[in-house]
Amino acid sequence: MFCHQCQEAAKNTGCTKIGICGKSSDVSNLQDLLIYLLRGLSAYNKEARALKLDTNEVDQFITEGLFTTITNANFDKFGFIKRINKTLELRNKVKEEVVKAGGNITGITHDAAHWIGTEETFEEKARMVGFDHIENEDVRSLISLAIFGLKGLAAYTEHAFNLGYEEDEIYSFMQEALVATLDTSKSAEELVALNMKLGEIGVKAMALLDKANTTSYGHPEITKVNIGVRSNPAILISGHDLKDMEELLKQTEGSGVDVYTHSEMLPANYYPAFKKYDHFVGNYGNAWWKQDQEFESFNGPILMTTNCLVPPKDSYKDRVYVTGAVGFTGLKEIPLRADGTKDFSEIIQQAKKCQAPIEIEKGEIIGGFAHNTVLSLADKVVDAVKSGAIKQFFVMAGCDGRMKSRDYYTEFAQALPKDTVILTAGCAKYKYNKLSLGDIGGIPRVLDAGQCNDSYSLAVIALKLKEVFQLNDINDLPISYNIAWYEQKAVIVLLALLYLGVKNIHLGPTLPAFLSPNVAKVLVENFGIGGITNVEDDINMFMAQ
Ligand code: SF4
Ligand code: SF3
Repeated sequence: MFCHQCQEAAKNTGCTKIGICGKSSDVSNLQDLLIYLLRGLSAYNKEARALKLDTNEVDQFITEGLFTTITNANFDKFGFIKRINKTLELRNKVKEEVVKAGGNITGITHDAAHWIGTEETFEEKARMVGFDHIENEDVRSLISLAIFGLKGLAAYTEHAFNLGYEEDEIYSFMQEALVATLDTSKSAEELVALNMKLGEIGVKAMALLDKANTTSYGHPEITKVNIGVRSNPAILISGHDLKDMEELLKQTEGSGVDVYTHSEMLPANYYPAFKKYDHFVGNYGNAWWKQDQEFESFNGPILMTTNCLVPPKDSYKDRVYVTGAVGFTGLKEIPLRADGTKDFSEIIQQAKKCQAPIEIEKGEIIGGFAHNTVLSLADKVVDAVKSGAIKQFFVMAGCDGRMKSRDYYTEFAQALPKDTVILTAGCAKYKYNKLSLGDIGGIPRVLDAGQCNDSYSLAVIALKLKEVFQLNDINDLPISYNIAWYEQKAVIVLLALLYLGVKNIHLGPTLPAFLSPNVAKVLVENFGIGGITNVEDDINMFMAQ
């Protein structure tokens, strides 16, 4: 195996024996083979699209396939074998349809579009198609950046699709980019351009998901979220999928079973449509990486709707259910009913037999500062900036993780001058959302927009402020970017911000292992990307910007 897609890549180079995330070498290899073959499938689907054939099934299949390979989403070897077989089957089907419709496939010559194998040969082939086989390190770096960004793009696209929102332009670009990354003779300039275009499509996907979420469930509102517990048995729901959230709330209503969110599902508490459920109690615990303790003390069953799943301990394994792109051998999957909706009856029955959660915290946290809320407070915010009450904003969006070095973000938030405000989104917030950082004239000093995809909200806010202050450049705003990353959704968020012209983003706790020295240099020279050092020096550096 060779995997270098997340912030925890071994020695900041790549995992080669087993993932720090717990991913086994065979699963990692099968993921590489799946990505390879999805690129071959994309080549034919591109032709099918050009011929105006119905590509929807394959569009969704490719999207979900990419999503399953995101860090901490799916560890199920047998699931990947099935998915690879299905890719080969679909590749054949699309190819035949294209030929039947008079399409020309003579230009599709890459091995990814022709290789045929069986389960016995998958692993051997997989070892030949990983990133470590791209010889030129800059090409490898830029192709990695694109593939990882595409995985993040796929995740957001799938959530929007689950709510009935799709855009052909997103699927079309996703597949074009997958095909383009098969060509390792592309120049660095071409690959940089591909990544920039990916950023543009990333903005579109986040905007689409924002539309899907807010049209379906209303605009997030300022909300005080309970972090304590009640005495009823309960289900804990984690991940990012709001459609699953809705279905679970509906099906648990009146059952005597409460519902709590964990990690990235916390922002579900901010949506008006979910507030009407009395049995939706609040949020339990913290970011994904603390699940090995928090799932234990929760006592009831847990529903994982997306990443981030940590390989479960035996002590609570029989209480963890997976759905969507998530997989882990031996965990129960949520079945579908005949009408395609999810059937949560088994998890609800199990919950009824469990003890109520053990209280690990008490109190409330505040959130719901997505674009609609912040823009409704725009006058207040603008006045605070003009009067000097707010000197600077810090976008501290992104991911949390288990590395000790991430304590930096807690210390950074604590050490920021009192006339600064943190704008956050993603699970990075858990590093500082329970500190009492106070407010500035009623504006909390930590404004949580929501999930990592709601970084889109932060961009909308920045663009609006640019307009209000009549600036030509988004970088002239008093906003600094100190972003924590972990997995590939953060990669698409980063590419989206670069596309929007945001400069001087600092990324931590370490720079991605997949950036070669030359690619890192391009990012530094063109976009002012930097790493982090220590809290004091970084605050001085940001405040002087
Ligand atoms: Fe290693 Fe991260 Fe890949 Fe897991 S996802 S194998 S931790 S680089
Ligand atoms: Fe968190 Fe995985 Fe990235 Fe959605 S849940 S931000 S790490």
